[in-house]
Amino acid sequence: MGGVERYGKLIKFPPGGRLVISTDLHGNLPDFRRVVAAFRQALEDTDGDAYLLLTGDLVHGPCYTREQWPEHLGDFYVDQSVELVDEFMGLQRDLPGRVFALIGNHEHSHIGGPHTRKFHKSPSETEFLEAALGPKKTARYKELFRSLPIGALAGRGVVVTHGAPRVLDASFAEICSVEYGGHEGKSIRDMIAVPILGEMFWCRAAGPLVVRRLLERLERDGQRNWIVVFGHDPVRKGYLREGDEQLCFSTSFGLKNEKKVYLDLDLSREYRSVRQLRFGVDILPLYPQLAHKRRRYRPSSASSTTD
Ligand SMILES: [Mn+2]
Repeated sequence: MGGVERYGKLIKFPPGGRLVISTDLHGNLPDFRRVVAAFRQALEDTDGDAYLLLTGDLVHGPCYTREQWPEHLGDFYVDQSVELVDEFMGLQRDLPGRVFALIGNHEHSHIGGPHTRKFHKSPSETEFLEAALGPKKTARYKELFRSLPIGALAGRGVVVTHGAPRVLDASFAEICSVEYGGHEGKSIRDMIAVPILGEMFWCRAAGPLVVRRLLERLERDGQRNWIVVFGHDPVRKGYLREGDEQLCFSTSFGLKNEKKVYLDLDLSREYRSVRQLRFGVDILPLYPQLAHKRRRYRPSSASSTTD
């Protein structure tokens, strides 16, 4: 049973076992617990050979009451970022080498990225969370966030990122050694232009040529990289394929419960196109008892509630 290897800011899952992947939770504790239940089931099914990967933005949720809750944010929930991160760290301790998260732009806002003002304008949600945590726990969270990788290589040719990987030039080595600090003073607009960081967790779309070139630069040990999966930008119907290479999917934030999905990948399988990821097999409803409410596929663009 091969373990997960670490190359600086990139991690690599072995070509065996299963990998449960969830995107943007934004403090939604009930959704996090469902993802963990799916992961525990995968562990049971495989005699312990399963991994969990969250693709970032574990923290920062809306501050609206049920009455104020806007329609475009999907189903109502209460922001429980602190409980979620605490449970995540507990799970990492209990199952060493099995539980991972990538850094998202919201975690980055605590350790060198621009503060995010999606839910709280002034103070920002970055300050809001740190005030709720107090200095000691804030330091602990920052230590966790600094330890998070920015991307993952999984099994036989799957790449996982936070946002659309519009990485123009960076090499494998440059991505591995990227530093998170030093961008506090930047506007979001300036941040998007920063190589690697801006390109990996602020982008909502990437062209097929840029993505194919990045996948090639990230190849290791003779394994071709075929596809990349990511979140960041909520997709109303749960997932959206872009060409053969890209799958954007939404596990939690901005969606109705019946549309939320997570991935359960067979790491021994070579997925050569995102079309081989099928709903009900590799793309699974987070609330299967509500899945009958899903409408048939209707082409639609990603929603406007990006973060
Ligand atoms: Mn994000």
